[in-house]
Amino acid sequence: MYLVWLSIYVFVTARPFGGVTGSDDWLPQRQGQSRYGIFLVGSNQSTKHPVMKKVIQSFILLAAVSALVVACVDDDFWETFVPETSDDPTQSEKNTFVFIPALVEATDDRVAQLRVPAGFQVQKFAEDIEEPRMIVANPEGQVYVANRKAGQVLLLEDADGDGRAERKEVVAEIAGIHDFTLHDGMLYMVTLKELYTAEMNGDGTLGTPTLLTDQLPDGGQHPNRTIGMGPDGMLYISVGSTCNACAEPNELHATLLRANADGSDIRVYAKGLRNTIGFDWHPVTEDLWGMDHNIDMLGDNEPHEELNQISEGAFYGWPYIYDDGKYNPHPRPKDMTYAEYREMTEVPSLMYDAHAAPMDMVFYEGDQFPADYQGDAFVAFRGSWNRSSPAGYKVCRVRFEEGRPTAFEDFLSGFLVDDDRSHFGRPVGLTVRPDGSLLVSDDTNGVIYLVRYP
Ligand SMILES: [Ca+2]
Ligand SMILES: [Ca+2]
Repeated sequence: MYLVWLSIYVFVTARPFGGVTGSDDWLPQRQGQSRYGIFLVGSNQSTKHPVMKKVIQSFILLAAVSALVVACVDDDFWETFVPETSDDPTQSEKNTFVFIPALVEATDDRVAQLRVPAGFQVQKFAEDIEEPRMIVANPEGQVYVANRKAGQVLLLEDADGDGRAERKEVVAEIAGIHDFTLHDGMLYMVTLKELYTAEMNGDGTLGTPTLLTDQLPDGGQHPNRTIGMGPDGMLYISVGSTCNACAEPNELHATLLRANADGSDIRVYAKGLRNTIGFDWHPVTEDLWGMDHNIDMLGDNEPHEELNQISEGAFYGWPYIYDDGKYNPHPRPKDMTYAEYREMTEVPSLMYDAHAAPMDMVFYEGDQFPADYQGDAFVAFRGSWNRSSPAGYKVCRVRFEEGRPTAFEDFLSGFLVDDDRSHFGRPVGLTVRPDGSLLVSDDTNGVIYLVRYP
């Protein structure tokens, strides 16, 4: 910004406008001192021609104003300027912060101040679970919880309908259990490297789990596998990157994989996805949408979390391209230029607050919430650690119009307390029960919340 203002200042104080230089040499003597080329046009000779001078003046004014407009649109534009190839050095300064709100208890008073839209109610459905991650409700309304720390699949049931699960029992013991999906009466379960399936009995208990594969890729920084059964009857498996930003040697990392329902024939479906934990299919269009969890250490406001429409064979930019086409200064691509990577990148359809940490994502197809929730989605944002003031720590509604996302809005918030210095919950898993109510897991205080209407 400073250089843009400086260039305009130099221009308007120069001789044609009664400026200070007193000669035809109104362009700065040291050409090339601007990093961005504003002073590089024209020459001292050509400015002696009055018509040519006017042309150059107009061009410079236009360039300066254009640059100002660009800079106003995005203050980080200049800071993220990175040379295309390694012929020029890259220098980019980023200020980055770590701020993790303190954990406090989920007391009744704190739960009572959670915020939901008018007409909705929120309460605890279950608590005292070590680390509830992803959750899924079966057609009977029984709820499976991946209690990862304990290596347990928990079954919760609210048979008397008071909104509290009076039944809580361990129905399987699987180390590292993280997510589920349902298909043909079977519960699919995923850990870091293994995929299991088990029959669901009428009372919610499970048959003996069968191992389908133990060949999923390693974890590294993102050991949070999630699965979903597509409308095509194929199994989709999210595999995050092993690092914050790096060239992955294993092509199965930073992808969404697709496999047969029996776990065979695992292939890359989409790539360049850093960590798309939450994904789901739009109930009408059957398009696949996912929330990508973006890079750390690029400052408070970059990069944004991304809502992508995920298509077979597509590339989503990580680790070189983020947001709507910005260059990540590190790592630098070796095989192609940034521009070539940007050209092949599918940019997000919608972006959300940097570092808000999207986790689960589900489309709403229930019939309990008001009709305009149909075909909208919910996203759980676990909350930031890599920005000076916290973002996330809430569940958002994503409005969809004619199959396309239009806006994020708060749906369940208020987990941040004490002027954002503390929190009492970090949303992770989401599931819609057969009655249309929404469950939200919190993996810090071990609570499952129920949101219902009215
Ligand atoms: Ca109950
Ligand atoms: Ca991307």
